Amino acid sequence: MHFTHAITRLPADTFSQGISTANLGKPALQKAVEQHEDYVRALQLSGLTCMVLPPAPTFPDSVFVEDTAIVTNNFAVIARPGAQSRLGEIDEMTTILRYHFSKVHQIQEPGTLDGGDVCQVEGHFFIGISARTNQNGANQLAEYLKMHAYSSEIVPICEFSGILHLKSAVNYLGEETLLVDPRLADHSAFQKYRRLVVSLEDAYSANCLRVNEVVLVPSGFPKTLELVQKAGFQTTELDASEYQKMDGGLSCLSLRW
Ligand code: CIR
Repeated sequence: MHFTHAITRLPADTFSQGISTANLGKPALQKAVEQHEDYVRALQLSGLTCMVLPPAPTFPDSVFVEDTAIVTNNFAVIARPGAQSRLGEIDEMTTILRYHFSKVHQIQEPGTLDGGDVCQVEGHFFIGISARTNQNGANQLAEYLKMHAYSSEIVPICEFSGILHLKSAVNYLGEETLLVDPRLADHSAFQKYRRLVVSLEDAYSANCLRVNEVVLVPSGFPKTLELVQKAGFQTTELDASEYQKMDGGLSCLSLRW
C-alpha cells in the first residue's frame, strides 16, 4: 500500500480532557505538539503531502483523526464515532474529505464505527467490534467495501479488556506480516499471515504504522523495535508518550491514502 496523502490535526489546549483509561497521568500540551511535529515530519519524509488541521478545542480527542473516517485510494467512508463526545468530529472532516474524494459514504445511525477499528491488509479489511464499533456500523462498512470490490471480516474484541480499538492490537506492516498483541495472535482471522507478536507488557507498541518504506515504532519499546527490524523492516522511532496517556497510538494521529 503506497500513500501519497495524510490528514492530521494538532492537539488542542483541551487535549488532557479527552477520554483516557491509561492511568499514565495528564499529557503535557507542549510536548504533545512537539511529538506531533516529529510525526508530521516523518510522514513528509516518507513522501506524503500532509495536511495539518488547526486544533479543535471543542473536541479534546480530535487529534486522533484516524477515528473519523476510513480512506482508500479512491473513496472515503465517514465514520460515526462510538463515544458521544467525539461524534461532532466528523462534521469538518466530512467537508474536507468531500473535497479530496469524489466518492464519500457515511456510516448512519444506529451504526457506530471508529476508524481505529479498521485494519486494511491489501484488498482485505478486518473490522473490530469494540466498545466503540457496533455490529450495525461494521455491517454498513462491509457493504461499502463490497461495493468497491474489497473483502472484509469482522473480529470481535470486546472480550479483551484494555484493547480500545482493533488497531490498538493488530497492525499490518506489509509483506503479509501483522504486528499483533499476544491476546489476538492465535485468532483464526490472522492465521494465514506471518505474525510478529509483541510482549504483553509492551502491548501499546502493537500500534506501529507502516508508511511507504518505513515502519514507525513508538520509542521506549526496544524489544518491539528489534522484532520489527529483525523481520526485515526499516524503522523510525517516534516518541508518542503524550498520546499514549490518552489511549492513542501512532496510527490514530493520521488518515492516510
Ligand atoms: C479515545 O478514547 O477516543 C481517545 N482518547 C483515543 C483514541 C485513539 N484512537 C485510535 O486508537 N484510533
